[in-house]
Amino acid sequence: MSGLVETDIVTLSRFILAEQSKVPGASGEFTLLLNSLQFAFKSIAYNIRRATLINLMGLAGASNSTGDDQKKLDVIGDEIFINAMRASKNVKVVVSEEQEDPILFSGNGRYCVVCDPIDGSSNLDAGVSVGTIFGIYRVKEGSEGTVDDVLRPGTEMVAAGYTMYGASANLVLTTGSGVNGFTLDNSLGEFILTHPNMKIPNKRSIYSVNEGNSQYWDEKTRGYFESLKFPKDGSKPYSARYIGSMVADVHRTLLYGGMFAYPADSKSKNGKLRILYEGFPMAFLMEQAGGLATDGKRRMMEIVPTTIHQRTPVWLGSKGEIEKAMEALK
Ligand code: AHM
Ligand code: MG
Repeated sequence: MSGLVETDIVTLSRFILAEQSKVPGASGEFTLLLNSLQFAFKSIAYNIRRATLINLMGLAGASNSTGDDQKKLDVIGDEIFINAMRASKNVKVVVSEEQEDPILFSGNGRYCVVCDPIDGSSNLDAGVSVGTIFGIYRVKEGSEGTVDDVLRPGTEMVAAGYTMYGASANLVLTTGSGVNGFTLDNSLGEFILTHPNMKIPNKRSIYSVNEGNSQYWDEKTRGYFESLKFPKDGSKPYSARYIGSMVADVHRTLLYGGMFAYPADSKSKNGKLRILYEGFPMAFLMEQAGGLATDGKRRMMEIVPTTIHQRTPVWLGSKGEIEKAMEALK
């Protein structure tokens, strides 16, 4: 620091280089992959920012692998992401929410990337924060790169995170040793380490859930949320916060504490969110920040997915809050 100007800034690239230099035998491929990912995030951030100006809002006229209407930006985000992964030469398998099948690349890549290129896109036209969620696996020893390389529990992910496109672009990343947050400096074109070693508060009286689904919930789920609003012990009721954009809801939960849930219900028996590229990355981050993530019954990270777009109920957040919820749901 010289006067008021920071002259020794930790950029994401510098941070990853420093982290990888501690890994014996690291080849530099992961660092290169992170560079390609960064480029995708910057590019998506740039396009979201100018979307209204260049007529990118609204529907593209197609639906994605799971039948949702695709937004123009969904299609663009997906293309940016896949092209960046192809160009990196370090990736063998890409799974995207927008693509029915996994995309397989030739070459000697050692990584698989699962992603939701623009999550929460139903919020886009209203200018609400959306985000890219991603998880990274290493290709299995001896594998040529197939779907089996990603049908693995979250515990086998080597890195995961999200970039939230809000007032600024915020990248939150774990490589399995804590959680670090970076903010995009648009002038420098660099993600700067602004939130080192993020920890989620152990408790906070905030719940985040789509309560419009209450009538489809089972009795225990309904009873649990009722108990937060009408506490029997005379304590203050919980506050409700729900944006409807997972990245933004999880980001707030990580910073302030509390609980985010998308429970199973009678119309979505397995919940709405996808385990591979929504559940696992957020669960990985939460655990690394000192929080918990479950599907309502078991630790999320240990579930073994059998299909790439598999859905899961989600309960994640502060350790104290999730333990309390799990006790009530038993
Ligand atoms: P998407 O992947 O089609 O954008 O859907 C996922 C989003 C999440 O960001 C958010 O948590 C959830 O859907 C909101 O769903 P709902 O509108 O049912 O509350
Ligand atoms: Mg999504």
